[in-house]
Amino acid sequence: MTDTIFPPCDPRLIEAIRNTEAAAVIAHRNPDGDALYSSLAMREVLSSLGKECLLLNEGPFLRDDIRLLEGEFSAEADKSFIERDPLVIILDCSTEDRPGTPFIPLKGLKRIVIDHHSSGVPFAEDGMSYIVPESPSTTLLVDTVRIALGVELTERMAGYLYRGFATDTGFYHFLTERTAPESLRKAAAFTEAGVSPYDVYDEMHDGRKLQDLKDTASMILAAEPHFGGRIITAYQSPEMMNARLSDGVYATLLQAEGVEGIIFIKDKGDSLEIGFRAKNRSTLDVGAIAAALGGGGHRKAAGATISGLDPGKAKGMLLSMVAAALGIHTGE
Ligand SMILES: [Mn+2]
Repeated sequence: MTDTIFPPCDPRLIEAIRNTEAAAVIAHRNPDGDALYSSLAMREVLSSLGKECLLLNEGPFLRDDIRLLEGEFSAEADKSFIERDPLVIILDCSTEDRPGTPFIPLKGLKRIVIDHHSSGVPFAEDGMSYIVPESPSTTLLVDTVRIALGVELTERMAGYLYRGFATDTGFYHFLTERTAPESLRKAAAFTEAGVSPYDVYDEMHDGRKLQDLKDTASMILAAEPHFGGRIITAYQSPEMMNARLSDGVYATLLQAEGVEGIIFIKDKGDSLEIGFRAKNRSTLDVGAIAAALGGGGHRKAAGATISGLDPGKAKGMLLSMVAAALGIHTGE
């Protein structure tokens, strides 16, 4: 470990940004706050260097906290833009398939990757990645790139950088002794540039639909404890499609006595989206379990998509994987 969680990024990556006239910025499909706000922050950085920037995202923009951002993003780059040979800047993606469909026609172009996931396969040329698993959000890495480029922090940029940081850390909850000091120093700079943490928190939490709160409650009511309550499973039916509901389910179930991890099965009808969360005090590394399923994420928060299994069978398989990771003998 180095003594900073934000090591300098490769000068070749900085040069690639400096030398391009246009850039296509793209984050992962099924985006969250960090994906979209790191994209928006990168656009601000590029604009202040006089570069043209196209924001791409596959969507969907379902979650309440990101719905209003949809208008800033395009689903695809048009031919004339691609012909200008833009630099492709990929954010918050641990594997090449994460950006989804907007990336397909851009695969032949020069690319850089900026990401903070712990698993994944590097998919940029040597020197063109800035991958820092210790960073609590991709926006904080965009901030490090901003500083390397000598771009001044504006209030608008700070607002985007702060929002990605706040959402990916559950408003500071997931910071550790190791990650907190430097991250909060960056956050302090964002507030000095004019961001109000109080207003951002309210903007992102108010205005929930009563039905969504009731659906969240019904999933909590149906949650099941396993292995003496060390693991809790929850299930979201295809009728409850608002992806934002998972935040409330995790936050509540992770408060249960003795719980170490949550397995959340979201039934999309034709496939199952699996979410994992683990307590910081548990040895459980859900990033490794998700990676074994072809997904990815972090040690304490990760996800994967599986198909060809009904929810009951999937639950059995996931529980045995978690039991093996925790050294629990299930008697099978
Ligand atoms: Mn992220």
